[in-house]
Amino acid sequence: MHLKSCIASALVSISVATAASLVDADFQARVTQGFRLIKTSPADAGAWVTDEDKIANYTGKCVHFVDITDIKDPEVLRVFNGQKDNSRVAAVAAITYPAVSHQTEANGLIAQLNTSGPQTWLKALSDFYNRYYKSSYGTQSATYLFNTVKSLSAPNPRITVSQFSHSYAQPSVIARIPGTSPNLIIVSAHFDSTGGSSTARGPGAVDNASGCVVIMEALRVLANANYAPRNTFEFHFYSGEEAGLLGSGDIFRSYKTANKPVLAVVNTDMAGYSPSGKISSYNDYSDAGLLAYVRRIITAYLGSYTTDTCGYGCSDHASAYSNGFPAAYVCDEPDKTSTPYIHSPNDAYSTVSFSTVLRHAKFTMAFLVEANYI
Ligand SMILES: *[C@@H]1O[C@H](CO)[C@@H](O)[C@H](O)[C@H]1NC(C)=O
Ligand SMILES: *[C@@H]1O[C@H](CO)[C@@H](O)[C@H](O)[C@H]1NC(C)=O
Ligand SMILES: CC(=O)N[C@H]1CO[C@H](CO)[C@@H](O)[C@@H]1O
Repeated sequence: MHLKSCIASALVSISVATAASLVDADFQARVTQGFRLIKTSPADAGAWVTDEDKIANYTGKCVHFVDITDIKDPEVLRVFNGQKDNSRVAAVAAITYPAVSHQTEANGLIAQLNTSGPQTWLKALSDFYNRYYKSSYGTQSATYLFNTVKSLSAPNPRITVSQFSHSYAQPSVIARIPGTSPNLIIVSAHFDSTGGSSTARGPGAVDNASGCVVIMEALRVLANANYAPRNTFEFHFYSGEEAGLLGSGDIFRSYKTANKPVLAVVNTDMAGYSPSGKISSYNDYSDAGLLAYVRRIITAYLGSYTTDTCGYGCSDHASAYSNGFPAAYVCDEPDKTSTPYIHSPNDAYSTVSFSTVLRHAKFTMAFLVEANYI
């Protein structure tokens, strides 16, 4: 998304129309040669590209894509081909999202949110030369994030913080507040960034360090309050998003295999630039029931919201959605008015609005407290 902000998005020709039909041995040979199979739309059969091409010709030009190299699950592929995965519909439809009714409890926690931690963390994250998923800076930023999330969780020793390893060096990070029920409520953001090539400076302040510091601040306050939820809360910080939703793809594949009981996934990606002063709640790759619930919560706690569509492979909620989990996505603006700086060296700390970060932290807290009673 955010086409306006990018170098006029060149139409990328699809080089390999039959990509998806390669026999296994040929498929594996391409992977061994360093190519990845990506799709830019439901109709696109897929194209084999190098990592550098992914970033320079696609991410850097705001052409959205999903890296499907490692996706073997036919149901997930069906969703990325634009078809319904009927196996998911019934399970998701069985979840009832209630009325908003826990304001007193949530407001007590919301009052403890502030922007001092977010400013420190966002500065540190954007000071890495970039957080490209295959660079040494990308790995260092993952270590910084892991250690910081551990230290802000420390007041509550029941919180566990772990790294989730992938086939590339940059691990994702998952913090978990165990509930009395295994049912999962997940809030998420990605922390990798790109400046438009693997070696470019990529501060990625709004895109998307801002989403990370939003959920970190909610976690800090819940840890300090020794909050003991009924549902289990997880805070996901994904790596490799810019490379085609890699981190979230691996994690939700493993959650599907383990048959984890996920009641809601709300992804926040970009939460630091908002001329409208309103949270935006996007329509696509989202589940109707959860989306309506998210909008009820925004309305009750923060007033009106804006809406838009994100497009194909726009962010990590698509990984949750395609694996059959109820997903929704919030960010700071509709596409047209969003930050003009993403995917470039200008996506800098100085452009971040911390009142916007705080608004999203309030939403995240309100969502978690309300969703504790789903
Ligand atoms: C990427 O862009 C470069 C320069 O425009 C071009 O030479 C190359 O073929 C492109 N690669 C793909 C896979 O489109
Ligand atoms: C704001 O958050 C910081 C931690 O990031 C905490 O030390 C400080 O006490 C908080 N300030 C207020 C006024 O709550
Ligand atoms: C660098 C990058 O692309 N990150 C993602 C940040 O969030 C937006 C959605 O808000 C995605 O479109 C981007 O891909």
